Amino acid sequence: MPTEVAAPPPAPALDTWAKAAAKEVKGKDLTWATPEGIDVKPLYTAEDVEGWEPGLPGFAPFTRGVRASMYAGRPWTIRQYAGFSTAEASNAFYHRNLKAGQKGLSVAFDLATHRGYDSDHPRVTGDVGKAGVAIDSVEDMKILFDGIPLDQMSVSMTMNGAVIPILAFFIVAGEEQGVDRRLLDGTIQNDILKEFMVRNTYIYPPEPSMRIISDIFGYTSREMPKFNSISISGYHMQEAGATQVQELAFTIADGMEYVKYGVASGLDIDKFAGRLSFFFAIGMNFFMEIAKLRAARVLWHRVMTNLGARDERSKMLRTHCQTSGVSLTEQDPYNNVMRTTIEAMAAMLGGTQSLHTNALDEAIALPTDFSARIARNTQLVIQEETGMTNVVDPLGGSYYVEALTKDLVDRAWAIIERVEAEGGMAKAVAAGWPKAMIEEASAARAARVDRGEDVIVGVNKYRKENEDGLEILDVDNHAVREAQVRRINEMKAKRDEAACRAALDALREGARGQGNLLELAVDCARARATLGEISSAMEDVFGRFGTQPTPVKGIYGGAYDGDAAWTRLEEGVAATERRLGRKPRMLVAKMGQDGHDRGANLVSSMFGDLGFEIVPGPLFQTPKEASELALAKDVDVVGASSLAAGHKTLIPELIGHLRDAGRADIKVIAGGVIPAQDYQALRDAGVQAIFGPGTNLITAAQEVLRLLGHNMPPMSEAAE
Ligand code: MLC
Ligand code: 5AD
Repeated sequence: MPTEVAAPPPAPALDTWAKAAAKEVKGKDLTWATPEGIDVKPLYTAEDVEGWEPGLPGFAPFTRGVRASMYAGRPWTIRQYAGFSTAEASNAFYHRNLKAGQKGLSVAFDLATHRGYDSDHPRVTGDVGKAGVAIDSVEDMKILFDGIPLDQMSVSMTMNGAVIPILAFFIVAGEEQGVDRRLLDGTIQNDILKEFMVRNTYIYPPEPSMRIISDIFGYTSREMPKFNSISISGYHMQEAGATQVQELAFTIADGMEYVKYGVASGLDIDKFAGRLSFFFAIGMNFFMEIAKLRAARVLWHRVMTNLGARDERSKMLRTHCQTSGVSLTEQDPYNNVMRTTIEAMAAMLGGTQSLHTNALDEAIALPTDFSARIARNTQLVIQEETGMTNVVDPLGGSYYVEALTKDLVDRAWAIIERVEAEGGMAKAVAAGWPKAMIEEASAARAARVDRGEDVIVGVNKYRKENEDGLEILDVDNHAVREAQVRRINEMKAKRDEAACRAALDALREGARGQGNLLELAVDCARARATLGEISSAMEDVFGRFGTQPTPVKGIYGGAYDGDAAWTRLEEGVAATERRLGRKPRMLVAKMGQDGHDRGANLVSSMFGDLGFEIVPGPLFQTPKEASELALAKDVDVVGASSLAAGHKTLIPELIGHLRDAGRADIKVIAGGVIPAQDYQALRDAGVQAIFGPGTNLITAAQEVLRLLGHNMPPMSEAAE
């Protein structure tokens, strides 16, 4: 006798559910207003996705993924971004990582290299080998890939400013390994628009920088069919504080602009568009990040169709993702392992092609072998233990995810239309409004965190009394610099000087005229010209670009409207002003080649809102230049912001210059990515206060006022 199965009871009407939920929570509003202005409801149903059709994976518009089989056919590439110290040290690190399960390489260069300076240049003493590997010539590049066959291993290189010499060194290193450049597999970041917006490792002004990109499209589409000619990056926008909608919109709009430049330079859209790739950050808003990747594919398909692409591969958005650096904390650092795991899952559920998972010591240093292992294993465990890769787009059809996808498409599209109405992304970047929009979002987020409205476990809630110490990587930049200088000199002594000069002259001429800069630089690389020489040959024609920071006003302070702690700080500033007979002045200094200006901009904005007179220092100053600016503006405090590990060299030098000028009275404070183990050395050098990652700006302001002679009660009494 078969058992009867009763039909399920019919679902009640939606407002019946709404009444039941409201009763449970006693009428409390359950809507979550996200930073992008999306009102996320507590429940999604079929009504929310009416008229929305995500399609099937591998088919236009690729909402559900660019491949029909996705990870069931081949998992994403585990591609860990890394580089530090010398080419030898980084090469050894790559070999260890590949043996332990990493699948693709991704090179991090030091900031001297990024900005087109050889390691022996006087402007880069604090930067050599610090935030990445130092590469001065093709000789270094050959060592970097020693024992790594470049026709078998795909290699990503994060390079934007000095993209011409670096790509030339890569091509020649391949050549000298015996690899035909038609077989070179990999990606070059080559995304200059976001550099002008948020990352700041540009060298030349915008016009010639855009030409460089078209030249690379031209060369690679002809000579390197397997190579991805650009990685159009939203990652750094999110790191700088952008909301997901801003990241999505500006990244797609950047991509559109590059395609237009490529076409304007005479290329057939379908000849190069299939090798454009993307790069997004994946932060802690789990479902929003999944929806963002799906929305990005829909948007790119739409944009490329509008631009006249015919080949479906030209309309397919392939992307790398990296878990979010800013979401990680110095405090209670083991929480970072969980954060990264959650973000990695969002990246894979969103359908990424390649992924970097951050190490747990991210907030203070570059990864050690220990922390890199945990980061890599996070991906290996997901791929090999969970079964999650066996089903394509498992969240497809989720009412919430589909509704978010649609919403993100619409919101990003509205921003893209504004960009287009104003003449495209290059113009928008020059006008500065995308950067300002991102910085406003960043200031608003900082205020929410400092006020405890956005929770960060272990930082503004559940804080540990005593932090666990972490063993971290420290690079001796003096030793690296000496080794690099030695190799540069040896190479220069051996090379055919006349041939090298001739190649550099031809490049300079090509920059003046129409020559393909990459092709000409390949000749320079073969002739053993250095990165600095190749860069300055082009600089002779293009010039070097610099910008002045313009901190946003009123956003951080506005969030504290009517707040007692804020009012007391304002009173403190006013009292200091009365005592000095003028507003207290602070130079916010950025020294060395470190262009990470999020922290500096926040500090400028916040202290400006409190009533300080801010001197926003230009990027890339030497300690001497920063001290001269401090003296010329007669500031009371210099706040040195360091996010790229140059602090131990640069800040003591700055203090030395101030002392030599008889102005030891100017207070120097340090902020940014400064590991606790360096605090004593900085204090010994005369630094009066240090503000590491996760510092509450209200606490910092109180400390600065105290340094200026205004006594305030400790923050614990004032703010909590
Ligand atoms: C993939 N393939 C499949 C398949 N999936 N074939 C059959 N079935 C499937 N299911 C094929 C692909 O078509 C391709 O071949 C090959 O396998 C490789 O797959 P891929 O998906 O293209 O992956 P990958 O080679 O890893 O390329 C991913 C990428 C690329 C396109 C996103 O651009 C990339 O690797 N980007 C990395 C960028 C990066 O690491 N950036 C670091 C930035 S750090 P074929 O023949 O079609 O090519 C940074 C920080 C800072 O910026 O600021 O310093
Ligand atoms: N090695 C490893 N990871 C790095 N990152 C930056 N430089 C390196 C490096 N040399 C990562 C960090 C940072 C992001 C921009 O890239 O996660 O947040």
